[in-house]
Amino acid sequence: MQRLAPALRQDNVALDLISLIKTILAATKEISFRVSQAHLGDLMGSTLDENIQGEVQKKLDVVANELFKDILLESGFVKAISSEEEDTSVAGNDDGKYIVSFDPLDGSSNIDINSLIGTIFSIHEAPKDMAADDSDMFKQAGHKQVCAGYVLYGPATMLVMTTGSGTHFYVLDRTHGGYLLAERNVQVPVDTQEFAVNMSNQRFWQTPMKNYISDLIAGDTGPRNKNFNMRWIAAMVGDIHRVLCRGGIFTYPTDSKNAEQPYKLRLMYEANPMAFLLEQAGALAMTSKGRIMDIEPSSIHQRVEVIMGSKNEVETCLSYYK
Ligand code: FBP
Repeated sequence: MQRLAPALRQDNVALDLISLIKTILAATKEISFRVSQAHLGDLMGSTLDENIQGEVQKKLDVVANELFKDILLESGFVKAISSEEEDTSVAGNDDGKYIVSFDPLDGSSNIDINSLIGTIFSIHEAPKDMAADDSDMFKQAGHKQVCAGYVLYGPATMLVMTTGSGTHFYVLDRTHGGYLLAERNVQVPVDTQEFAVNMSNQRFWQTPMKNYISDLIAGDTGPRNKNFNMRWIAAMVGDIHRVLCRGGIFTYPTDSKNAEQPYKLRLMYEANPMAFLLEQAGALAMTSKGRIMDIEPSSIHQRVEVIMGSKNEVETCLSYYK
């Protein structure tokens, strides 16, 4: 199996971007180890602190964030970072060529039940004419990403990544401690009979989404004339990984549960990187109003509606909004 660096060189990835990617992956190996040992140390449960999203931080959230932040800022490759666990962006090396947005541990509610969690990252080029402490650097649309990926901490630790030349799967080989290429150019089936949504929010959805999901549940007794199965891992990394492996539609729709916050998932370090991976695998990543990677960001913790997955199924879902 091919090692990471030659696989990236095969995709003509710039050497300094390869160095940054290796730096990111060094942090994920450490996080993978800490996650696997968490029950043995005092790393389970929550801290007493809340992040800027108003979420109580898990101890592992904080550990993963500090690990990731320190390794990136020490590397010299990044001009600044922004994280789900940091209120604002954090300045790095003024001459750093890249900026990195990341969710150090996605699926935090799964930590205490030993279920799937992961790290999500998105890399953009750093504007030369802006200071390292200017967080406006991050206001770049998703289609300007030069690399995006996630590491899934499951039975195997898997890296799924794109640099714009297809989406590839890698597996962490614990014997030599490196990621090996497992599958190149993953393609998502255009049709599916599997959907993922938090059904408990159904009464708060907009009518088009209520109708779309009702028709899925009606199965072959309804207008879709085929049965659909439902899955919900409650960690975006896990649900999107399933879609990349065998197709499906994943949605976190607009809801009226909290009028101040109609969306759940974050654009910069959840929706955009997943959108880049999915589009590179022949799938779609949309809101009910358009392509996620065309959204011009207004803030680093901005939230968006998400409808992603198998091309034909996403188009069918969007037809309910017409
Ligand atoms: P964080 O855990 O990083 O805050 O991410 C949010 C998230 O856990 C997603 O991974 C997941 O898709 C969603 O929230 C689950 O939401 P819910 O709690 O409504 O099922």
